[in-house]
Formats: sequence, C-alpha cells, structure tokens
Amino acid sequence: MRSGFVGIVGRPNVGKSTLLNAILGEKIAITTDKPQTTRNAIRGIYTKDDLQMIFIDTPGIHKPRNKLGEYMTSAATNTFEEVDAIIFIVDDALSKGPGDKYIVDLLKQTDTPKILVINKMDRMKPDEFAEIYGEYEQLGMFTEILGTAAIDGTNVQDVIDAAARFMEEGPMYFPEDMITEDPVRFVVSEIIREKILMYLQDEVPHGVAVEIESFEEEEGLTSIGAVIYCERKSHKGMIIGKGGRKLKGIGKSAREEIEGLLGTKVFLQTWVKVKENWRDSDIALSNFGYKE
Ligand SMILES: Nc1nc2c(ncn2[C@@H]2O[C@H](COP(=O)(O)OP(=O)(O)OP(=O)(O)O)[C@@H](O)[C@H]2O)c(=O)[nH]1
Ligand SMILES: [Mg+2]
Repeated sequence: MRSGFVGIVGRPNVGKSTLLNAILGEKIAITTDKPQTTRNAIRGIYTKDDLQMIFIDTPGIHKPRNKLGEYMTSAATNTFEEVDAIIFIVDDALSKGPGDKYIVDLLKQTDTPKILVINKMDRMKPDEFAEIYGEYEQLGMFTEILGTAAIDGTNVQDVIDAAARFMEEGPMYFPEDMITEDPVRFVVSEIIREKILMYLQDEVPHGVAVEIESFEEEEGLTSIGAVIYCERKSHKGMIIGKGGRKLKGIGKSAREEIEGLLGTKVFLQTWVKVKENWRDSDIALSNFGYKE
C-alpha cells in the first residue's frame, strides 16, 4: 500500500475546491464564483487499488482583514509541512498580481515537493497558457507543471498521477469507501452557506456563518434546524428578502441538495440572527468551528 497527504493551495477563487471534487468524482467541498468560499481545510479521501491519498483543500491564501481571514490563511499555510506533496493552483500569470508572488515566496520556504497546476485552461488562449507556463518554469521550484480545466475534468487524472508519485509505503488511513471525514452536519451547513453565497452579493455572504441547531432522522425524513448568522441588521433584511422570498429560495435549493446527499426527504427550517463583528470575535469563531 502506498499512501500519504496532498495539500491543495492557492489564491482565492482559482478552483481548488472544484479540483478536489473532480479528483474524488463527488462534491464534498462547496464551490462558488466568489473568492473566499472555503473557510476550513477540507479532507477528501482518494482510494484506488493499493493507493490512498488524502487531499486537503484549503482556504484561499489572502491578506487577512479580520480574525476569520487570519484563521483561513493559517489553515492553508499550516498544511505545507503536514503533507507529502503540495499542489499549487494558479489561473493567471504570476506577473499579473501580488497574490501569487506572495504564495510563491511562502512555498520557497518549505522543502515539501510542489506541483504547479495551471487551472481554467479552457478559457486561455494557447499563448496565454504558454506565458504562464514559462513564468513558473523559470522559478525552477516545481517538480511538474500541468494544465487543467477542473470544471470539466480535463487532465485531472494527470494531477492524480503527479501526486501519486510522492506517495510512499504506508498504512491505509481510511476505509476504501470513505471519501470524507467531515461530519454530515458540517457538510449540511456548508451547503446552506453555498446557497447564501450564490444568492447574495458583496459583503453580505462573507459575513455569514451557519450553525446546525438540530438534526433529527426519522424513517425517510430528516428534520434540520439551521441558524444563519450575519453581521448587520441590514444584512438580515437582505438575506430574508421581500416577503421572505430570498430565504425561501436559499432554503429550497439547499434542501434539494441535502436530500440528494442524505437520500431522505428533508424538512429544513432556517432562522436569521445578527451577531455583530463575529469575524473578529475569538469566542464566536470557535463556536462556528473556525479554530484549530
Ligand atoms: N472556466 C473555468 N472555471 C473554473 C474552473 N475551475 C473552477 N472554476 C470556477 O472558478 C470559481 C471558483 O472555484 P472554486 O473551486 O470555488 O475556487 P477555490 O479556489 O476553491 O476558491 P476559494 O475557496 O474561495 O479559495 C467557480 O465559479 C468555479 O466554477 C475551470 O477549470 N474552468
Ligand atoms: Mg474553495
């Protein structure tokens, strides 16, 4: 048996969670078009024949503006030394902005082998791709450089193969049919948060946390009570929407997805509460699970 851990890191919104889901062939991490979607390290377990790799999808590394941001960034950088290989994902030229340069400098400080994945190649012209490739090749710090389109699975097998080269003789950490360690309550709260990110704009969804208050399974029906915390009274109004329409839409699309996940009917009740500046409160962060 060969096994080990693989970190997936990069700027916000480059497609880390999309790549994790594509590797596993199942959705375990939420993905949206908004930066800073992922807030925790999410572990996905890939098992095939005598190979087991635990992929760790991480929050996008960014300049933190609050304690939540600090937690997110350290959840990503903490993986550098814990894993057997790092997949660094980019979707643009290194010369385009300071975000990727900052991560490159951090990565230079670790001996862990690094694979570069240039994602979203479906929307790049060949010369654009070549430019990005050249810039990173020059750095001489990557064992391999690959192009992918995680969104439709293009070259995802190459990423799996590249990571597998760094796995060594080791134990089978998890049963072969297990794809995530995350408790179902966490996955449910993330699905609700994903819909909030999809339905709302600007700062509102970034100040949202979801807490599952009750979770009861009876024959063929799961009853779930969820509290949606936001940072301002005005945000609460926007989440609920005119005549409660927004929240109804969020609840419906979350419920449908949770039903698919659990394989039961779902009765989902949601409440919206205000908790001012929770993103800078140690106690609130810890309650919401944003703490090591
Ligand atoms: N065109 C294109 N879009 C992609 C590709 N991969 C991901 N996306 C889109 O990019 C956006 C961000 O994807 P995520 O997987 O949520 O990105 P992330 O890196 O996990 O983002 P954070 O969790 O915020 O750090 C989503 O809208 C995806 O659908 C790709 O290969 N091609
Ligand atoms: Mg993500």
